[in-house]
Amino acid sequence: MNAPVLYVFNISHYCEKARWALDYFGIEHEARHVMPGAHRIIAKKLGAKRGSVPFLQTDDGVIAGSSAIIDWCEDHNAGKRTSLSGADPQAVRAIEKRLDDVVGVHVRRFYYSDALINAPASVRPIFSNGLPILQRAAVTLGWSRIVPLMIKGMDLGIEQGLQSRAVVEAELDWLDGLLADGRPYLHGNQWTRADLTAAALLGPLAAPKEHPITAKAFFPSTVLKAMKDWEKRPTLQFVGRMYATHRL
Ligand SMILES: N[C@@H](CCC(=O)N[C@@H](CS)C(=O)NCC(=O)O)C(=O)O
Repeated sequence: MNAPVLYVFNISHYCEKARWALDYFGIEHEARHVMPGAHRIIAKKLGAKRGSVPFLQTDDGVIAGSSAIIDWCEDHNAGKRTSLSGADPQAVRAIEKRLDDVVGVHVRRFYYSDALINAPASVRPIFSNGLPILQRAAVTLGWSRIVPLMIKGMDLGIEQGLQSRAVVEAELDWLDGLLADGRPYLHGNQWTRADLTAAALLGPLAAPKEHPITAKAFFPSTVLKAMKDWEKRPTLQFVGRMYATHRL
């Protein structure tokens, strides 16, 4: 088998989820950083159904989306690691789906609604780290054109940032509720894909030292304030614990 290639944006928390799954399953792979814009062209060329990163180029074809990548890892479990499906795969997947559809989207919109509007220059290095030299130059030169596209594409703004903060807070209430009985994981007593997803998608709000990107990332003031307000919440403590014990 040729080593699969994982196409990523350096900063993306969905990419961190896929990267973590590949690492967990002991699947050797190349993480290939792409610049925004180029990702769609590559995805189309490879025949991906969706243009978003992450997507994984494999001998079996292209696997698009972090959840499908975890499925693929389960089928190619090189390290013979314990499955991440859990004792009740349907319930575990339902938690993962809600995290993907709500938490992931609103953590990102909350972050960018401040960072890309008030301090776009601070975001650029996080995007360009790891890019091949020509793409890095293209991001530097084209950044002033990329930023408005991202603002429009993700519907960013002051009001939108506040809305997304409120959505994230409501989702933290839900997750804190799950953890309230003292369970070690979100579902059952076993580490599952729901836990990996929660940790990866909320990782930017906890910035644990084991996180490959956020440990060195730029945080705008509204996000720093939320991190401070929420740091004692069981879910954010849980994210820190997941990184400390499972992101090896
Ligand atoms: N549900 C998808 C979400 C992926 C996603 O939203 N990726 C973003 C980066 S965080 C992206 O590629 N945005 C640009 C685009 O969609 O073209 C997954 O889990 O992989």
